[in-house]
This record gives sequence, structure tokens and C-alpha cells, in this order.
Amino acid sequence: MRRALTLRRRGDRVVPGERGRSVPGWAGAGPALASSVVLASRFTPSRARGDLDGSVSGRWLRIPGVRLPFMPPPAPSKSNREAAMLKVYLDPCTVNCRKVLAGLDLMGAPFERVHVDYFTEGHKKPEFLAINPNGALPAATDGDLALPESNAILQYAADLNGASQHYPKDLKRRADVNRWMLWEAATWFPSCYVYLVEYVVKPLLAAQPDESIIEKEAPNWHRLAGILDARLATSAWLSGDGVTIADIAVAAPMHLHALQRLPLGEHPNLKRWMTEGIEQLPSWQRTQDAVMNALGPKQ
Ligand SMILES: N[C@@H](CCC(=O)N[C@@H](CS)C(=O)NCC(=O)O)C(=O)O
Repeated sequence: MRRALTLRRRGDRVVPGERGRSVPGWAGAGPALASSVVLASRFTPSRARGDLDGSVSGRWLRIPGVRLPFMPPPAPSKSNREAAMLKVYLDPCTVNCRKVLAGLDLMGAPFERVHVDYFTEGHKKPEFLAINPNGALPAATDGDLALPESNAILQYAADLNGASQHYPKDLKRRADVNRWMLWEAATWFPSCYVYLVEYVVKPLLAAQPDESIIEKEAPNWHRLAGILDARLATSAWLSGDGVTIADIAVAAPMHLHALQRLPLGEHPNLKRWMTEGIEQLPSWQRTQDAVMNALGPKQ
């Protein structure tokens, strides 16, 4: 099939245009085409001063007096197209799902949300286990990538969207953000979770909190909170001058700190960071209602 097009002169090059607009099939066609086009310009100098009429026929570009190979750009691959939309499987009331929601919102990262109901154990159903064999929320997919782990999802989304403000590219700064996120998953989340289960989940199930479990965990929790408190004594955010995904990750396990009865009073810098920093972020505030509706005190 023959397709008519107009070529325009730009400097010593001839560039494609249909009435001045670029023609798909030329943009990004690569160096071989670019050099061919320079050649065309030299070959037909008088014509190349203004617009030229040409056509594309099969693999050939024809302009009066010259025939050049035409290389259309590759069609976007399936995985590239799918990479444009991250799918996140979550129930917004859980600690690690809220973390991902608030972090994606902070970064302005687009995603498709798929609800998996935590209370009816959607995360134990075969279709979800195929994505995350751990049977835990959240998880994400991007084309053929299946990605469990809330912190890995935030890191991936940050890179996908170029959110270096919240996940720095500088190696030392990135290492610092990574170490807080690893620390959160390995030690901070499990400790805060003890308070969440005793003071939030058990009352929801009409069970009594077991104070002996809290007493046993308290020294460990205060030790960990002390590490955060010391870090936050000298800066507003955990890593660097601005909020990063490390802040969101570390805040998530204490997201219901009042209901969890976390003893923040002994850690003033940690308390300030949570109440005057994290809780003032619009991205954090937008994720609050879903949590309170599911886990907050019932009327
Ligand atoms: N390290 C995982 C932990 C995920 C996790 O434990 N999620 C909880 C909800 S916050 C869950 O689904 N637990 C499994 C269960 O309760 O059966 C992450 O950060 O994504």
C-alpha cells in the first residue's frame, strides 16, 4: 500500500511531516534512517529547501528522484504496554496495604486497584496465592512480574515513575532509605503488630487484650522506638531533608497508634514526626477513612 507524506526541511535534514506534523513510522526510526534522510537532503538540495512530496510503499520511502529504505519504529511490546499500569491487590485497612496506598499517592504513581477482602480471606484463595504464595496482602503485578512485599512494591513503583525525590538515586541516600525499609519489615512491624492485635484486633473480635503479651513486648518496642527517636532528634524526616518512602514504611505499623496504645510519650521526636509530619501529609490523610471504617471503634 502506498501512503502519501510530506517532508519538511529542518537545518540540513529532511524530516517527515504531514502538513507540518510528524509522521508515525519516522519518529524514533533510528540512526540508519536519520543518515538516509541527510543523504536525501543532499541528493535533492533544491527540493529540500521547502516541502517535498513523497510516499511510503512497503519498505521503501520514495521521494522524487530517490528511493530510501523505510524503517517503521517497532510497535510497543506487550510487556511495555502492560508496564504502563501497575496492578495492586489490597485491602486498604491493613497496615501494609495502607503503606502502599499512601506511598503510591505520595509519589503520584498511577495504578489499578484490585480489592482483595482481608476479612473474608481473599488473600488465601488460589487466584491470589498464584500471585503471592505467602498468602499475605498486598501484592502487585506488572505484566509478567508478580511482586509481593509492600516495600518492594513501593521501591519498584518509585523507579517505574522516576520518583527520585521520594526514593533517591544517589547510592548512599538510597542505601539509607533501603535500610530503614528493611528494618521496618524485619523488626518494627512485628513489634508494633503485637499492640495492634491486642488492643485493636482482639476488641473487634470481642476478645480481651492479654496484658502479659504487651508487658513481654514492651522492652523490645521501647528499644526500637528509641532508635527512631534518636534518628529523628536531628532531622524532620528519617532519611534526608524530605519525606521518602522510608517514612511511609516506618509509619505504617504505627498507623493506629492511639488505638494501638503505643507509648509514644517516652519518645518525643518519634511522636512529633508521626503527628506533625506523617499525619499532616495529604497522601496519608487520604488513606485514613478506610482504616477507621474497618478497624475503628464501632458506634
Ligand atoms: N512483609 C509483608 C507482610 C505482609 C503481611 O503480613 N500482610 C498482612 C496484612 S498487613 C497479611 O496479609 N497477613 C496474612 C494473614 O493475616 O493471614 C509485606 O510487607 O507486604
